[in-house]
Amino acid sequence: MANVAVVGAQWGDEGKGKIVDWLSERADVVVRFQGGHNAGHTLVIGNVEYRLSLLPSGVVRPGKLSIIGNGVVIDPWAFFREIETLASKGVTITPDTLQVADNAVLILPLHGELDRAREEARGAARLGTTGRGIGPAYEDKVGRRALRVCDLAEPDTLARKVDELLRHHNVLRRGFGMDEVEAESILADLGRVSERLLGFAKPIWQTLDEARRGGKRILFEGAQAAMLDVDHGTYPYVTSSNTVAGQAATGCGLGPAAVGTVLGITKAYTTRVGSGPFPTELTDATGERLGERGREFGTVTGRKRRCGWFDAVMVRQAIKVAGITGICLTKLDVLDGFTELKVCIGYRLDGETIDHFPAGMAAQARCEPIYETLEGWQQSTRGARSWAELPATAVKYVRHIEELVGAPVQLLSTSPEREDTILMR
Ligand code: 2SA
Ligand code: MG
Repeated sequence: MANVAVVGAQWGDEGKGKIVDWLSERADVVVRFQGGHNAGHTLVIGNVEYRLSLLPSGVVRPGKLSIIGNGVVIDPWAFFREIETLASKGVTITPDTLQVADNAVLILPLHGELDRAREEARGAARLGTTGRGIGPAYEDKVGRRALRVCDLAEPDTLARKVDELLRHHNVLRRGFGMDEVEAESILADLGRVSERLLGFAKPIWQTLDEARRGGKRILFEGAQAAMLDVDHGTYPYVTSSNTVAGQAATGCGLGPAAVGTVLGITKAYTTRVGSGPFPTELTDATGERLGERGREFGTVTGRKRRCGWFDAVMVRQAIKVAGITGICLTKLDVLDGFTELKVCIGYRLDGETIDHFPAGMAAQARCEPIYETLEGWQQSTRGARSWAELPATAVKYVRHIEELVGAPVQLLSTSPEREDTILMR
């Protein structure tokens, strides 16, 4: 197996966790390369459910090395909370099984506070962030004032950097009517976690370079999705990192040639959490039905997801910008029992028909979906483990999607159970 990157091809929650887990069996190293604890991956192994948000999915599999890359923003407290939750389920995580990039950026409590204050100030125009401080932490990174994991090993550097950071943040905080933060309180908070976190810190680019030269198979685990990418997504209703496969290289210090094949995960319909354009959204009983059948609630925040028909135009665009070479279609069973299914094959914008999603915010909001209607199926596809177990109309739906989005369906996932996965080719 070549190295594989797994990325979302819609707005997240496509079921990446299960597929990453499925693929991790064949991998030696599992790497997260962007995002933070805003991600939410649910893994079901046997009858135990694991919910991960910051840690790579490889941590639940014995014998795998998991890596949190430099492209990730790390909340040390969330990091240890997750490690402890897993420990209570019998999963032991040590610096031998998990490495954290020493040059990764830290999320501090003030980032979450700023994220939530901004959202509140935006009112109805809010972006619908997870409130975890992701955006503000990335802002500090590109603003060159962020604290990084390695700073914890240098008390003088750390103190100086905290002062600089607070000169910036306290101005913002005053603007939002929040209390100023004292350097001592940040240093004290960090003091309680720094030694333990430093125990996991490594120049992970070196670990990965060695792994690569040693013929080890690397799995790059994406979080969020192409349409939430800060460049290619529905800006400003996006997350603050690049989520596409190009980031898999930058986010851990490997070159693009290391990435290999790119698997895009997509649901057989569409969901989105948070605000922003969603041309195929259904606010009627059909949308409710998709949400109920698909149990569409966020793993991290428990938010109800918006639901709609499959948007082939959006996924086709995601495939191009994210470098997706094959797709994995998930949750086909949610469509069981519908008489008719709709698929978006173009948009109507100001009287014209267009074949892509435009960049402008107002133009995006005006796009109306052009649908094609397909016949549904009444049989259950849940838990199917071979192509032959699927009704002919379901096969037709999958084949049609493949044609519309311009990439082969390589995997079909028919339930959250890892074994319920059909390898197509
Ligand atoms: P943020 O917090 O700055 O990254 O939010 C910006 C936008 O990105 C969206 N976003 C997500 N969308 C889907 N799933 C995400 N993760 C959790 C999950 C979500 C949850 O996988 O279940 O539990 O609610 C995720 N993370 C960020 C977010 O909705 C904003 O639109
Ligand atoms: Mg999720």
